[in-house]
Amino acid sequence: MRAAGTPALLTALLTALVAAPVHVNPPIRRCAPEIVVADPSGQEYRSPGVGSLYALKFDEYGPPRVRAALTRGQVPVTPEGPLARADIDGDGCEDLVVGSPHVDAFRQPDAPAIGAGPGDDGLVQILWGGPGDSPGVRDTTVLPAPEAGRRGHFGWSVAAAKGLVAVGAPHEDAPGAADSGAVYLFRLSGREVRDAPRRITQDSPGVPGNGEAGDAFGWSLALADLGGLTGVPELVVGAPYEDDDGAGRQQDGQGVPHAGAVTLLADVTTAGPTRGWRLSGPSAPGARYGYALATGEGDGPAYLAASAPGVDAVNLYEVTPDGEPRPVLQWRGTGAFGFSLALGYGRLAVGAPYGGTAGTVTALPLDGGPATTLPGSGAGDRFGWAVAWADDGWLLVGAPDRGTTGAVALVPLGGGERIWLAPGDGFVPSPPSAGIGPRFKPNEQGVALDFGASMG
Ligand SMILES: [Ca+2]
Ligand SMILES: [Ca+2]
Ligand SMILES: [Ca+2]
Repeated sequence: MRAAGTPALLTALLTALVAAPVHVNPPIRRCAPEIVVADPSGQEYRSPGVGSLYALKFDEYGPPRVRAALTRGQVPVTPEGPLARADIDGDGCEDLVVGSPHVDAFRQPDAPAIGAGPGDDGLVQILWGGPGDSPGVRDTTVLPAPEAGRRGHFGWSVAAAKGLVAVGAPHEDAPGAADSGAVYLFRLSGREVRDAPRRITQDSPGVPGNGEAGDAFGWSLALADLGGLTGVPELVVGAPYEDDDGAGRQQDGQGVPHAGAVTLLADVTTAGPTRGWRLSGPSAPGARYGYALATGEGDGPAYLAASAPGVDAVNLYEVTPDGEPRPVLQWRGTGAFGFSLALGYGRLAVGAPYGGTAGTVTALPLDGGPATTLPGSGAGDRFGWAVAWADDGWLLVGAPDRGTTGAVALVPLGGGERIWLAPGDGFVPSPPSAGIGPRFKPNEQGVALDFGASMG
């Protein structure tokens, strides 16, 4: 584990405080990129299979004119959404958490750095935000899978809050329960990991349900202060391959296969017994409830959304001050409705990448008002595979099968023209050659394949 950059940051802050006169409108601190887009299948020249991560910045005025940069080439990711952002160290700058579930961490024999190679243990990186145009490039903390050899795809999902990082390992085995899954909760002080992570499964005390073969507990995650103690986050965990079998431990061949389940654990860092709720979705075969999750904190009630894309349903819950989730709305759609979710600006964005010929996204007001449907525009684009809200009410929609590279649409929710972004479009760079510096020949460029498969 490594924590770096604090002295430089402090120096920069102190210099700014001493040198700058007092402004009514201080300049914006560019702590972190506004958008991060991942291409899990991106290939660097001579280094295939590592994935690519792109940082995109909005200009300050008018419609977004995105300045794109490839900040890190060697960050593998999967399409399920292993990106999270929060100010983890509390320095006022957002930090980025990136899961790489198909990579094993290893210590270089003659260097302090942690390397990585193909594997199924997984690793997670925290890219620390800071002032400057390329945050997180130099200051990184690596969280390797806590136990090597478990092949649990640690980093399949990630979530973050101040002083806290949660990591899902949905294919981790327990005795007699292969792929039952687990979640690891890391506590941090500043940029230092405080202690060994807490391992949470459906067999942990206070967690509802039982760890059974194939549940995939930890497939999706959210961390947000939804209720209970103020300032202490709740942990939400999806287990979309859970079989609905009523109470008790599942017997082979019983129950509704892959109905899925969502677990909410209140005030997850407090001492004492865990308070947990199990949220059941539509009890139908293959509903896969908990495939995607979204949370929203605000001045009013806190919201939790969970999807069952196998039956095209999304449930919305309000969380009471006690921390108990209360269902308020259910929406239905078509085309794997709920494959992706994002909460923001009083709306829930719901991706349905198999809706119509191109895929669709629906923006649903949380007060139950009329929906806005945004159809994709190219057959087979998988528009809506990933969704995210950006500044000023712009919605980002990933279409990873658009063209040869995949693309992301910036959609103005108030109406207006979409802006498409794709690697190599003259604006977003192509993935570079691995390890031969910034100057490379055109035939040494990497390949973009699924740009937009996940965003944060
Ligand atoms: Ca920070
Ligand atoms: Ca279970
Ligand atoms: Ca709380």
